Amino acid sequence: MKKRISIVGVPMDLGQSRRGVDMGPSAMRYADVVERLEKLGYEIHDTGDIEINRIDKEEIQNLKFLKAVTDGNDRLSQAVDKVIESGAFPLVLGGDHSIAIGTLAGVSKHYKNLGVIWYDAHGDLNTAETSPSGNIHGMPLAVSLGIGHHTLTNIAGYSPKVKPENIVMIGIRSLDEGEKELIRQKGIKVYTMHEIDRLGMATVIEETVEYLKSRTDGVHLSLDMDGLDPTDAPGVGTPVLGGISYRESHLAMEILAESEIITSAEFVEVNPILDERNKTAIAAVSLMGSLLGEKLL
Ligand code: B3U
Ligand code: MN
Ligand code: MN
Repeated sequence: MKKRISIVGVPMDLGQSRRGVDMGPSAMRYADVVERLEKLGYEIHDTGDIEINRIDKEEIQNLKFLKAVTDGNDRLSQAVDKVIESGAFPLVLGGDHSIAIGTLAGVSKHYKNLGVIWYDAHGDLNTAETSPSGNIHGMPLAVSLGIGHHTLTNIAGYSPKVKPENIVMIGIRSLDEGEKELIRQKGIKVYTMHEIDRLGMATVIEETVEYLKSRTDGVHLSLDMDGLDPTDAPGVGTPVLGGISYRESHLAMEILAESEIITSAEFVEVNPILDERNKTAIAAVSLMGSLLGEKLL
């Protein structure tokens, strides 16, 4: 039987303040995500987009659009849960990074010890108390650790979704003070750009695989396109200079493919309004190809 992948689109842009990232799933579809993965021999089921209610504009305690973000993530978590139950690999297309809350809520209940690779310029470990922006896309990793507003941490009715020792963060170069404190306090494994430059991406990913293989029974890849350098991924809401290159990112995906540890993935923060000729969506789809087994020769 052919291996199956189910695509779930999440047109969410309420976790941050730059409009347009809701068009990310369309941009990645236009970049031929389905065709590209079919070529690798997969059976692809595009389940369409999760409904996002963008009418509600309320802000509660430095949590912008809390209700709309919660409702969207609730629906996403159910959709992802169903995909895993069906035996397919969930591939989630964002949308801003607040959707990791729902993805992880749907994924983690299927594992005893889910591992998470957080590929990002940012830590996404803020809470309403530490966030400089009130944007929920800067909070999903904290929420998944069970830290944050209860409506977010309790999505799918359980918390936490992930243990700190099962997380590896890669590409980090912009952390708020509260996030640094949380990383130290929880002892989370982090490869900042400093370690990537010193060790090289091959070593960083090989070490990541070794670390997660021994302690987890599944690994979710949460890939924020702003982890890449803005020259390679200009279509993101909060670009940070000095990021991971397109080439290093492909190498990372290829090594993850060889390792066979990845059991679910999401690609987020593609904003077509800020992009150059769909470059960021095309890069994201190309990385998905490598992650799912595409080879150069
Ligand atoms: N740490 C900042 C900025 C930010 C987080 N995630 C993104 N930007 N993409 C915040 O608002 O929490
Ligand atoms: Mn992020
Ligand atoms: Mn980011």
